[in-house]
Amino acid sequence: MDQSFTKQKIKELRALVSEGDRVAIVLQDDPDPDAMSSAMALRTLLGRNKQTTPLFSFAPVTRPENRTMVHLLEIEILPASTEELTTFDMIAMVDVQPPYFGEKLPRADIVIDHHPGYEGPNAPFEDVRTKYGATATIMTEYLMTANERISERLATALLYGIRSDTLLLSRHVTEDDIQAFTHLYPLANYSMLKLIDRPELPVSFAQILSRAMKRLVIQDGLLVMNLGRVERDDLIVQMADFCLQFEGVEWVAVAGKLGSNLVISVRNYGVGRANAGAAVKSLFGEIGSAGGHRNMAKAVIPLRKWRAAHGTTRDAAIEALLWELFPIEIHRQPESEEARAARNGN
Ligand SMILES: [Mn+2]
Repeated sequence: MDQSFTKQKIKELRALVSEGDRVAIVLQDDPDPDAMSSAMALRTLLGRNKQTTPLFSFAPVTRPENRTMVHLLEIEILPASTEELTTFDMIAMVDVQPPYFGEKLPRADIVIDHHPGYEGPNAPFEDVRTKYGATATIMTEYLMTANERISERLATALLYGIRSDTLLLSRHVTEDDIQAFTHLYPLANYSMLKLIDRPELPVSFAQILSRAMKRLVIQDGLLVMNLGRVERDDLIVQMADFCLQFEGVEWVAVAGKLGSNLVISVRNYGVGRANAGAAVKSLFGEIGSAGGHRNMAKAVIPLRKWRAAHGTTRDAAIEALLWELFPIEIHRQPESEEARAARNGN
């Protein structure tokens, strides 16, 4: 840990930001724990609060664990817009660099990150340490060097940030990451960390779960389930992950009504022709937003559009229709290289 370099950077940083400046901290889309905790640390380092230094992102947090972190640590992330960011005196970003945002970003003043592959500098203040496993490590070094008090909430966030970016200190980890981790360890709240790891389910979900489990059917490796109305988006996602664990299941499509939308979460094991993202795009791209990766994808369809396309939004009818649509789509998908090789015995 190079304290003299960090000391110099802190001086630079504090000289750049004037007392009355309104600072926006912009995070990558679907912010992760490293980004969120680093933003909290930057705010502390600058002696600011959420009124004078709000956090923004262009796309909200979606992963269940990350949403639990947001909820438990009361992290407020506002939806970003280029117009609104223009009204700020300073724009800072952590765990990401200006080229990521392209035209959407009006300006960049402060950049602290660990991602390689960007041509810099892109801002008057820049500290990019590509060897580090997490931006939260850089921020912990800043706080330690500045002798800032690290609250339990901040320590918990940073610890979780380092842990998740380095997969429990097993990937891209440096001596500095371990040093930061060790410093934060006694300051963090363990029951909170445990809760972030295992998101709580609302008790009312037990009823939905018991009804759904009774109807559980697997056909040709496919499991389709409509949960009906749910109170949270992540319940659909968690259910899809859970169902993928059953023996013989290769594809899962779990649907649920959330607000005025039908949300469909799709998972597969990525064998053969599987491409979850392509499947939801082809099935629902015209009546809703749909997309994702090979193994996980999601569609969000306004219920009124579903009704216009399929005549009804009754739960049983939705489930029946999904049972018709998915097998056709799965078999329609082009065969992958690996599957072809396996079939030909190469
Ligand atoms: Mn990171």
